[in-house]
Amino acid sequence: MLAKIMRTFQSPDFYQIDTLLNSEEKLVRQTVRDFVSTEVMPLIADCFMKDEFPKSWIPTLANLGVFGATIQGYECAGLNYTSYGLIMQELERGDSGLRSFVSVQGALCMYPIAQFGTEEQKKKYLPSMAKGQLIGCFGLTEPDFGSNPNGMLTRADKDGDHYILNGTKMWITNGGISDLAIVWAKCPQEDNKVLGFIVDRETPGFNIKDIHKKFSLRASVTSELLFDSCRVPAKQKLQIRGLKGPFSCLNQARYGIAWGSTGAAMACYDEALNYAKTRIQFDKPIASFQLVQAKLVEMFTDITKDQLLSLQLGRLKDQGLDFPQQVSMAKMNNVSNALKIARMTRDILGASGITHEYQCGRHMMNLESVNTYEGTEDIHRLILGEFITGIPAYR
Ligand code: TGC
Ligand code: FAD
Repeated sequence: MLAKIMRTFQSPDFYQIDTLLNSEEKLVRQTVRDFVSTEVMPLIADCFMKDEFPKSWIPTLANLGVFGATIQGYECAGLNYTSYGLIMQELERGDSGLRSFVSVQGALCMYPIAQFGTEEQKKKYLPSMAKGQLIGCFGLTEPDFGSNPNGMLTRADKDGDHYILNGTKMWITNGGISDLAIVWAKCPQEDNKVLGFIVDRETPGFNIKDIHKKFSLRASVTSELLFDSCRVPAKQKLQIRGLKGPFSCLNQARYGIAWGSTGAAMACYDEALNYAKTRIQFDKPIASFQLVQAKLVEMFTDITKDQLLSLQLGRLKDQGLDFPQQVSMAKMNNVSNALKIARMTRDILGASGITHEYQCGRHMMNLESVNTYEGTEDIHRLILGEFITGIPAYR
């Protein structure tokens, strides 16, 4: 079984994107690719089947500098956004759950602390998070408010030098293995504006319940966060008011997903091509049939276009020229293509595609979640619809 999965991964690069990367970017990509090939691939199918995230990977990931990789200072790697994107691509080539773990730690937890935290908060949390000694989760979604977080019911009531949190956050990645949560809640005493808090796990009134029986992202912990009169010191509040706080974190994470999903697509395409060249039906490799070639060409073309979209977005981000709707397009397009490519691979592999002997079934199930979280495909379509028409069509 492992022999099939461990076969050296061939990365498609039809438009010679390597010529557009500098030596540091290529080194970062190779280092993470090697980690995924040697440490992740031999274990990931079992982790998925056992519904478990292997915490043993955390120290190695920290040594690779992937947590909060774009943050300057505070013992973070200070890489550019293209390198960060390549990290996400390589991690998700292994599994979307692994990329999720790193996305949440960096883009959704370290980023808001770096961007909106006090100096005291940055010093307290960022170096330990970069080393993987503290793990974070991000609580925005609620049982009744997913696509529309503005409706959130979680409240932060001001009480002297504390805020009292009450409410429930749902579908929270890393929840059960986290040491702290970035929690977004409305404050009735501050015009009902959304405020953000760093809530330490041991804070009384804060409880976490893991969600099981998932068919997707099984090698990732997903949890419910429960706040029952949870008293959080005011010094744990982030220096930002309004939904632009959590939404600016989403821009970061969605950017990483755009790259990451292409990693999963590349893994599937590699598997489909190899299988098609070696699987004999009607006395010929199935790769010799026109219908199979058409599928492979569609995958190959989509991957090439998705790589170019992500790279240009990364270059814009590195120059500070990007805007959120560009990120929406990349997230929407690349995840949708990756999901299609995973499904096509599953089809090309026939019955073999439904087993864990191959990767495509796992990627396909994972990508169903990736298409939903961080804004569903249709929410990004509406964000772009608003951008080009000027008319918001959410309500
Ligand atoms: P709207 O009125 O448009 O905006 C409210 C305020 O936010 C500002 N804003 C942004 N700021 C930065 N970046 C963005 N992308 C922003 N989008 C909006 C906006 O300027 C405004 O600021 P101000 O100063 O005027 O107050 O907000 P709305 O309530 O109408 O929302 C529109 C909509 C639908 C686009 C938004 O609600 C949305 O994006 N919904 C999707 C929700 C979502 O993506 N949730 C993700 C949860 S986290 C997650 O899934 C993690 S998965 C983790 C893993 O990888 O495992
Ligand atoms: P809903 O909002 O109920 O949407 C259901 C359907 O209705 C979708 O097809 C949607 O596109 C459609 N729809 C909704 N509104 C409109 C509209 N106006 N027009 C047209 N169609 C519409 N959240 C966090 O805060 N932190 C996390 O760490 C996190 N991790 C997650 C991990 C996993 C594995 C999953 C599955 C989810 C995670 N989420 C997390 C939650 C995720 O962000 C939400 O699931 C997502 O935002 C969608 O919300 P929902 O599931 O409530 O779907």
